Amino acid sequence: MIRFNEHNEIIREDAYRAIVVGLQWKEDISRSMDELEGLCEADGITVEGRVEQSLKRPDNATLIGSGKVKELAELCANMDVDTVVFNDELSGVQIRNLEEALNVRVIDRTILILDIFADRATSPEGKLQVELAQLQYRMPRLTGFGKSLSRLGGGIGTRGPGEKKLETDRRHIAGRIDDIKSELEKIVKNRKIQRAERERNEIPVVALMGYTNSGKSAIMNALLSEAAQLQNSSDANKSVESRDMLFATLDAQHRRISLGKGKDFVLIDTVGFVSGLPHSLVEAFKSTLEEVRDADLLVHVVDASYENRDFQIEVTENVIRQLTSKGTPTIMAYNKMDIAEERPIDATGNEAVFLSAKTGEGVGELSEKICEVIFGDMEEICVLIPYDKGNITSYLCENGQIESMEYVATGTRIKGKFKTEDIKRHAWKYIEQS
Ligand SMILES: Nc1nc2c(ncn2[C@@H]2O[C@H](COP(=O)(O)OP(=O)(O)OP(=O)(O)O)[C@@H](O)[C@H]2O)c(=O)[nH]1
Ligand SMILES: [Mg+2]
Repeated sequence: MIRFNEHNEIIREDAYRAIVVGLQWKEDISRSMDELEGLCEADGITVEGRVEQSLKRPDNATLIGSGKVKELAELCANMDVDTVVFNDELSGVQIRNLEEALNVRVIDRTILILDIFADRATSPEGKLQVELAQLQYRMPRLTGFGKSLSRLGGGIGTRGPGEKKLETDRRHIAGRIDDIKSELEKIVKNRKIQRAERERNEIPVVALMGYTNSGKSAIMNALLSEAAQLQNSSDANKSVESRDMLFATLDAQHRRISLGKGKDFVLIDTVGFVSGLPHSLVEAFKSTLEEVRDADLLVHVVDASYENRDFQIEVTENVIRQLTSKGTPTIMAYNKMDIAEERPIDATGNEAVFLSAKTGEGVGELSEKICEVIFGDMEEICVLIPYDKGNITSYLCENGQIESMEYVATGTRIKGKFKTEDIKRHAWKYIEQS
């Protein structure tokens, strides 16, 4: 659970007991309330109760109605909870009013998600991104934060020193935001250099995307072990962490997968999504997910065993739309078929594969589909091009995936993957038998 010390650094405290509260005013909130409980659990908060209220529109001062606030205050006292978690994002004023009325710590879904991310971030970039998202969330709410997030305590909103302090705080945070942004820019620049390198080598990039806990990391591991079997190697140390918890993966993980015959690609395992993912977080993670934007193929992983998977597909597609501008080819990977009650009907219009990362069933089909999309009709050959045919050598270098090049007495020996059409047109005469 999150708190800030006087230097605006995050400090954590353990063991909270909470009531979750949801306002029913637009679409049905039962699923997102279940998810909110899951998020609490992921953050180490014990959920003791759930309260929902239907209102035509949220109350500006307290989100829920004043009668409900009174009821909730009694409930908090009787159940001896120390935290109330709201499903909707609260304004600074709402947080302050609710904390006063309920006499407990009040947080919302956004701060909860940010807190889980803060806990899970391990890379310097991940940590900076989460801090940026937290500060951006906090900035407009400085006046509101009471028990949970402000160090101003009773001084909030009162004239005099409190206000001065607030101004200092604001300046301090704004300064930190600028610092983080420029640090992130440096990291991004660095990564761009690495990416340019990869692009030069023309290794296609495939990104796993999907709802949190759908099995992206498990699929990455299944593809890695399939590749290891094909290559007769034991690449177990390349595997990534796959766990039954929300946001197990935070920092994007890259692995090179070799399926033989020059069919190499880079697979990226990314952070999972959840409904109501804070906008500031999506923004902050855009640079990490930049590679997703430029990926050659997206594999959208869906938990086929979850009955409300369509909702999760929609949430994921929304985030993908925010991240990618062009229509990157997508394969739908319906995972966990070993525990799914039925075979889902795909309504996205993309290619679909049904598999189980756990049993391995369908993993081969997924890797075949991936290859079909990214390699199309490419073939691996070895050619020996005479030195007077330099134009063919340069054409192949520009249009193929070169694995090795060697200068021998009679010409340039090139091993690589080329489009069947290119081979037919330019290189068939020079193919060497392997
Ligand atoms: N039964 C079954 N369980 C699976 C399968 N694939 C993954 N799981 C389980 O689902 C849970 C989540 O798997 P992960 O691979 O961590 O999911 P993820 O999409 O990477 O999740 P985040 O990184 O948290 O977003 C783990 O407990 C896996 O063991 C599957 O095919 N069948
Ligand atoms: Mg994962």
